[in-house]
Amino acid sequence: MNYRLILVLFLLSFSGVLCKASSDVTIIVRGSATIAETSDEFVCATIDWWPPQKCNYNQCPWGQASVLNLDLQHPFLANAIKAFKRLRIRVGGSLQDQVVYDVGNLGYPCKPFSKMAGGLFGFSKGCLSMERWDALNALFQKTGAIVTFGINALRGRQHLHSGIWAGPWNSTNARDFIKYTISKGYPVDSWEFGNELSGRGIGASVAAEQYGEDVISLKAILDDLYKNSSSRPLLVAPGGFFEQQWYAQLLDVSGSGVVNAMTHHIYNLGSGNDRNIVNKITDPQYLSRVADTFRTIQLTVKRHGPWSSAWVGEAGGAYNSGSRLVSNTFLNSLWYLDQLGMSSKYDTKVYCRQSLIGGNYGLLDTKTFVPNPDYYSALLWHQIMGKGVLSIDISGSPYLRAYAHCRKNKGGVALLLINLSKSTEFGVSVRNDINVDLDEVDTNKDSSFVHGLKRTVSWVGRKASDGAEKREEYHLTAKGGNHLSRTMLLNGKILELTEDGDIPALNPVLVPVNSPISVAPLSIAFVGFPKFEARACV
Ligand SMILES: *[C@@H]1O[C@H](CO)[C@@H](O)[C@H](O)[C@H]1NC(C)=O
Ligand SMILES: *[C@@H]1O[C@H](CO)[C@@H](O)[C@H](O)[C@H]1NC(C)=O
Ligand SMILES: CC(=O)N[C@H]1CO[C@H](CO)[C@@H](O)[C@@H]1O
Repeated sequence: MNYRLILVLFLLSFSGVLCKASSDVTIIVRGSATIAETSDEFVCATIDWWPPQKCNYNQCPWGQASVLNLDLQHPFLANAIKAFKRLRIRVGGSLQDQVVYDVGNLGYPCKPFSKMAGGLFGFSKGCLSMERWDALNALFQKTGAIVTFGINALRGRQHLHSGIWAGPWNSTNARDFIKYTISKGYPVDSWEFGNELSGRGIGASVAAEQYGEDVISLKAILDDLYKNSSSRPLLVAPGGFFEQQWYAQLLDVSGSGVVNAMTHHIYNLGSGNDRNIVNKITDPQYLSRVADTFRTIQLTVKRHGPWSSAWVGEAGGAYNSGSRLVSNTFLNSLWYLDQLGMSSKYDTKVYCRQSLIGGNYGLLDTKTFVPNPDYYSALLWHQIMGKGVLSIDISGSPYLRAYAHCRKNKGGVALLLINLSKSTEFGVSVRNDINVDLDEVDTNKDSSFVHGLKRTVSWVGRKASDGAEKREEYHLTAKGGNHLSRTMLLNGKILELTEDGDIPALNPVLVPVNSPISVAPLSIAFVGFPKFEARACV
């Protein structure tokens, strides 16, 4: 049977009447085919190199959260990573292009970063010892992390003037480091080349043509060093801000099969001390602006490098270490989950949150290692939203954001609903029509869509529901109704570590599938429809 499946949600404001078109929001989910697919490790978080002396706005929020000094033995850290089963961790950040690896006759002592006037970002070079690299890998292996490691792409180049760097990359130190990594059997999933050197660059920039030559060299090094290995790591680049011409040129110059993923960074909420961040996060038009970036990079990859794909390699919301008042609060989850939804619609395969720990935007608190609200939001997404992205049609209030995916590993459909509205609560009733064929709707006047709906109002699949069918709901709200609270509730219960320091189980409430859903003001709901028959999701 070749039917199409459509899930229809009517979203009503409380005062609204069912048929009053002005107050209704309707969502139609098309379950017949996916429009995009994420990777298995879509949710990703970063560990950065910033030392304790990194300060913004008279605050130094990095503490001991650097690759070089993070407490790798902290039980909360391991538990938080393990809870994902496979969390992708991207090691990288601004100082990555000043890192030297203490392997193969460095010729000088291996020291961490220190403040240095005139240094890139105000810091000296810093050194990663192999003891530290061993310890990091012990954590990664113990917790099942999938590692993306960003290597220094400035090595050997000359600073010409005003941030422009030229000359070929010197690969010697990186090659020795990768060789050491292989000799130890550390399974790095992907090697990323450089950080924010693309386009106009942030601290430094390199021309796309030169960069293209250099990723070809790196590819040759990987092919050589991994030739006896059963696995091949991915090569990803350039880890910068998306500029269409530069990205296209990198793909053109490097050529087929060289760059496996084009990484780019998102900081669309502005600077960490921006007073307007709360308004930006609750403004649907503002949130949607960055969709252009996702759309254009998807198109660029399709046209210039169909062998590649787009990843968000780093996204912190607000730049310069995040916002002290917002980035670690419930409100930030509205931005964060909306980003996960929006980016996956445009076929983004991986989305790395800046940061796992460190700065104001850590998923974990930098001092206590206790999860912030976004940690739980990330974990819920990871547990509920599958790889397949379904298209939806939505009409009505722009303050309701909605995303649909296949339900993770279980069949059925999962929705993410975000109400950006501060005041109005929605009633949501769910309708499902399994037998409406979209092509028919377009071409055949007899089987009108509305007619189809009326016929099958109480069905959840091909079989009529006896009323016992359940859906799963996960409602996320802020403690005490304070959206700037650092405590989040799941279905009315505070999310906090167990007495043993473990991540709590994230359980849904089960609700009869045909009853109305309500999404409280400024809140988030994941809704799973286990029995929902979507052809794309079996
Ligand atoms: C690259 O750097 C190494 C030291 O790490 C040096 O011995 C070598 O001469 C350099 N290669 C080039 C081409 O400059
Ligand atoms: C691969 O294996 C061959 C034969 O055992 C060996 O000679 C070569 O050095 C190895 N290459 C690397 C990069 O380890
Ligand atoms: C303030 C605001 O716009 N709130 C919205 C929350 O969602 C409902 C349903 O669309 C809207 O009617 C409200 O306007």
